[in-house]
Amino acid sequence: MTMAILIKNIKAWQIIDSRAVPTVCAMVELNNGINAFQSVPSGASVGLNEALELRDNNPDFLFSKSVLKAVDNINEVIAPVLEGKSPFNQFEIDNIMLEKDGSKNLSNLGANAVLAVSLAVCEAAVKSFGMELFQYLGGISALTLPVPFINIINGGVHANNGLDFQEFMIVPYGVENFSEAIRISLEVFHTLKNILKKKKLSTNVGDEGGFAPEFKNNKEALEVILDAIFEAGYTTDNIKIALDVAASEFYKDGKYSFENKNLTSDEMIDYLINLCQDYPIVSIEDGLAQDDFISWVKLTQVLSKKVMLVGDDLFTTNPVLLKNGIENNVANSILIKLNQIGTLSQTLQCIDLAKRNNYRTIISHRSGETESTFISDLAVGVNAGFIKTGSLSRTERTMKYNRLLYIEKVLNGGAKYFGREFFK
Ligand code: 2PG
Ligand code: MG
Repeated sequence: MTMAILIKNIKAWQIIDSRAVPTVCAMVELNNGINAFQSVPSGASVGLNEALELRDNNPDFLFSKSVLKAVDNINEVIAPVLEGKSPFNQFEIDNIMLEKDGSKNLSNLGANAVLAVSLAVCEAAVKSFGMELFQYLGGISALTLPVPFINIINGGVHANNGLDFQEFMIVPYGVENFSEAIRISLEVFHTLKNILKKKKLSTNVGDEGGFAPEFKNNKEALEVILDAIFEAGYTTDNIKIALDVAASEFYKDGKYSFENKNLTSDEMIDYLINLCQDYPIVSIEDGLAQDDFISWVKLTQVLSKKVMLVGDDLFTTNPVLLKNGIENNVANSILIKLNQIGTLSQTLQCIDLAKRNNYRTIISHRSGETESTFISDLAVGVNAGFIKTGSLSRTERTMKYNRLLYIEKVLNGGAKYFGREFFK
């Protein structure tokens, strides 16, 4: 008789993220001797409706940032209720934790505690089968390598350079496969570095590994990216541009305040329309603030045929908020961040809802990251189509790209890369 594979033990501890901030790591041990661990990332531009990241808030200890309470919650509250359960029933595992927490936003156990366990259980299940994670998540139809949005200039709260928009990303568009996408993006990255050097601008990088020099304004950043694309020998047919405006960060008293401008919502929409006319932009994330919903409807009316309008703070990977967006014709794409909602199951539900309603899905990292490459596998596993995981420098970012390069190899000629096809 074969023995059922069950969770034997769960342990957690505190580790460090890419911004020198404590975060949670959880290990799940099964009764077949397998063990697996996963850690969770942390955002800086956090949406109002995100699940709660539990921190100790003790001003005398680790700048209030320690996560020892979340760690205790895993060791003392979550472990006892999950031990003896099957690691193959992800939905049941996640539901037990949601019920144990009992709040709407995981404010009791902490989304950081719950997510670390949710992902570690999945990883342990995968290892038991001796499979690759993306294959466990998506089976034999998981073949699509995501189009990466590569954040080569950092601004907003991810850098201290005075640039108000948060992310300026290049999008490898007219290329045949994923490794080619990375190759040409690397060439643009290095060309950009040389251009910045020549301009006597800093080539130090920001939180997500993109350059973070003192630019006068957004347009200067966009111009320099165009220069880098051309100087590297490419055209805007090969490479497009995506933005994360992260507008909630500078929306105050009903106005968008950036670069000494104070724009009304309508003026902000016009500003974005003009940017799309002047630059090869294919995607704008959080172009308006999360609580400016009425204007999101207008923005969608005028731009959704032309570009991807991505809701990040707007939807916070929450199926209820996404449903509301779908019903009101708001945005046409959603950013997917596991830690905004707190469990793998809910994340998969949100992706499913988006796909059934023709919203595009972009699997995303956070600005504070760990070595986990879970999101790379998730992107391929659900055939998400897109990934956003920072620049091509800093190991916590490159690990995600390198995992995708590995997956491309594992798929052994079966990998698909759609590039421009996805933007039609
Ligand atoms: C975003 C993210 C990731 P943060 O706004 O999309 O780039 O940033 O993790 O700081 O919320
Ligand atoms: Mg964002």
